Amino acid sequence: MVPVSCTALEDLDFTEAKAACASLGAHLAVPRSAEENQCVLTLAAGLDAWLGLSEHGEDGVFVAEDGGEPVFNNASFWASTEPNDDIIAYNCVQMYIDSQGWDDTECGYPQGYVCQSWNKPLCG
Ligand SMILES: [Ca+2]
Ligand SMILES: [Ca+2]
Repeated sequence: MVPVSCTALEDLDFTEAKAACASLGAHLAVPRSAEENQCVLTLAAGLDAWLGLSEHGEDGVFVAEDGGEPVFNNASFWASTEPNDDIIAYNCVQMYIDSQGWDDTECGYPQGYVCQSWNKPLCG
C-alpha cells in the first residue's frame, strides 16, 4: 500500500524525485487547495521540496504530474514575486520554505520532494 504522501530526506533533482515517486506508485505532489498546500508545507518539515509542476516549453504553463489541469503563473500559492523566470532557466517548481510558497527554480538542483498517491487527496 502506497502512503498517501511521503517526504524523502535524500536530495534529488526534479527528474530523480519524479522517478522516486513513480517507484512508489505515486507522483510528485500537486497541491490544489489551501489545505493541500498547507499539507505539503507540513510534510516538507522545514526543507525545500519539489512539487509536481514543471514548464515544458510554454512560458507560464506548469504541467502537473497528477495528470490534471496545468497550473498557471497566476495560481494562488506562488511566493511573493514568483514565478520570477520565463522559459529560460527556472522551469521546475519547489515549495520554498523560506517564503512558505511556490518558487520556480532550476530543475537540476538536488533537494527534498513530496510524493502523492494517484487519485487521492494529498492529506487524507
Ligand atoms: Ca521558467
Ligand atoms: Ca523563482
